[in-house]
Amino acid sequence: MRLDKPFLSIIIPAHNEEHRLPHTLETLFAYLDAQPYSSEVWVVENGSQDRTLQLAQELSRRYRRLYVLHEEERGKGLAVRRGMLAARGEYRMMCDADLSMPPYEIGRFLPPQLSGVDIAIASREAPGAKRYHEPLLRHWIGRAFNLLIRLLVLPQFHDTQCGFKCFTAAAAERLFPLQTITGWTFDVEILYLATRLKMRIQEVPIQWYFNPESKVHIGRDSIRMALDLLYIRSHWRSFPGAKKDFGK
Ligand SMILES: Nc1nc2c(ncn2[C@@H]2O[C@H](COP(=O)(O)OP(=O)(O)O)[C@@H](O)[C@H]2O)c(=O)[nH]1
Ligand SMILES: [Mg+2]
Repeated sequence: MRLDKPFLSIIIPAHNEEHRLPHTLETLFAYLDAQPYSSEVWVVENGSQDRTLQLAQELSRRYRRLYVLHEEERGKGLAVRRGMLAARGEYRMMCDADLSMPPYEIGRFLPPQLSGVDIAIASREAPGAKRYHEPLLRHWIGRAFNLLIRLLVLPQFHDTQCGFKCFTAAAAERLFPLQTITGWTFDVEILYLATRLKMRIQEVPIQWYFNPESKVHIGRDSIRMALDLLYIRSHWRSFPGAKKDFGK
């Protein structure tokens, strides 16, 4: 068992990522090694048909601070929850395996650059943010989904779906045990629970580079995601611990 607590844990959910993972880890460790704080990286793989798990395990022999977890069932939300609760860092940041946000942005989610918040979420919409190379159709589908999220669940956020979010250890340990959605919409549920718990959440504008190898299936996943929003809206009172946590 490990007893040390690093300053930062990075959690990478990985599903069929054998092509993108090696370069991502190389870039990420090059950045982290140059920082004054201690860090660790968790790759959480589930449901892959390729060699992602074996590759991550091989890479963990090269990178001393890389840890690998595996789940059978699919779901990005499932993987992030597992990593957030296994990690030991004072700050715990989820990062997509395509590293569509350059690692030099990571400092903007952490003290000394940002303090006094429980959750910092990367935003492609906040003033100062910039998207590169995103196809128009994909952009507008994303914006339509955000509109739905704002109408149904979270009126205050302009981008809840970017794959980079940083939690304090206390926020992560409070929120992730309450999470029930294991798929793409888990971010919305986590942010919804966080707002009900009156946590301080800040959108951080980032530079974001579109990566064409997306694992979202627009048709099938959009319907599931819209249904998840209705579920979050109508069922939050029955979340495990809701009575105790929300006093209702
Ligand atoms: N562990 C795990 N990761 C997943 C799953 N589905 C997607 N991901 C990861 O979620 C991240 C975002 O996926 P990506 O295809 O880049 O989605 P997009 O950028 O939203 O189009 C990547 O790190 C994926 O590997 C899953 O079922 N399990
Ligand atoms: Mg991506």
